[in-house]
Amino acid sequence: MARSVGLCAAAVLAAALSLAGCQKADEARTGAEAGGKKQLVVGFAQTGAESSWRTAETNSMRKEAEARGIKLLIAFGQGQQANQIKAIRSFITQKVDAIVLAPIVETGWEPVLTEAKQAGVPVILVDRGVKVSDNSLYVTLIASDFVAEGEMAAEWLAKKLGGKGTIAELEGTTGAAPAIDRKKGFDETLAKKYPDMKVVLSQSADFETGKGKEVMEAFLKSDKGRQLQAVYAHNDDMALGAIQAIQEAGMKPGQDILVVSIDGVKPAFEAMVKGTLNATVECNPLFGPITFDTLRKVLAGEAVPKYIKNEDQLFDQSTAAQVIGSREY
Ligand code: GYE
Repeated sequence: MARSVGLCAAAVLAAALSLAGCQKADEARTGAEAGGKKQLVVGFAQTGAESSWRTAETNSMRKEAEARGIKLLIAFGQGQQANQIKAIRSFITQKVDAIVLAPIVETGWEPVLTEAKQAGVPVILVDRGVKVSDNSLYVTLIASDFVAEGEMAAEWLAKKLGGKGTIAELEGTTGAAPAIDRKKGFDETLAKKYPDMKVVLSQSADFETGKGKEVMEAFLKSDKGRQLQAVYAHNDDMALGAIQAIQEAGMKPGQDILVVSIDGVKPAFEAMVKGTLNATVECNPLFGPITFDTLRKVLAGEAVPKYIKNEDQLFDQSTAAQVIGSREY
């Protein structure tokens, strides 16, 4: 017991795990032992809290775990892969029943996932994928098809611009699966089908509103930025930052410069109703139910598919007002 508390406290300092979370894990075990029934303990290594999408995902996981009586330990990586790796090691030490990982970036996971595998702790990846040489290092990936999301955004914009125009791209976190694949889907669609549509400026703004605004301000001051027809942002938060920058530069976002993004969060629907955002591709962050359903199967020894795909659809101003009331996040 003393040893586990010590390890727990060390992990807190190292991995920004909340002490409350660790104490709860120990209490859960003690309570479960006393009652003779083992409560499931799951460690969730979350990327951080960079966007409203991310907050919706965290809340969904929390809510669903609570409804099912599962003890969920959440470690926020604060945007750093090193923090997530430390959190996973701490979860292994605490002997959690399973780990859910939302990996900040795609690469660099082999060592820690091997440690989890050797300890017999199953790892479920949610929302972002990893690149590993051995796919048995994780049980399954539950995520959207980010390439397809980028393609949908490109197709919508091509239709709106009549296949011609200059575009600025706000990229997500460098090395993150959604940043890599949303870029790929968008850029390749233009290259293959719409050669007169060009991405003339492209930079990461880390999926954050403030950075989206800053990068867009810099774009608008550049020569190429003065002739933009559209902005494509890899998430809504960055698009909302870009919208502010366009307004502050004395232009009308949604009209003078079209704005298209991905996620489909409530503030994006509000912006579409106002007319400042033109379209968003939904990427559902409500991972709680599907994650814990899948985990139940995994722990019962049932086979699950290696990739469980979330279905996405595009929304634009034509339906925003109609559907905004039914949006869950
Ligand atoms: O689009 C973005 C976020 O990994 C799919 O991460 C997720 C992305 C989401 O911060 O808003």
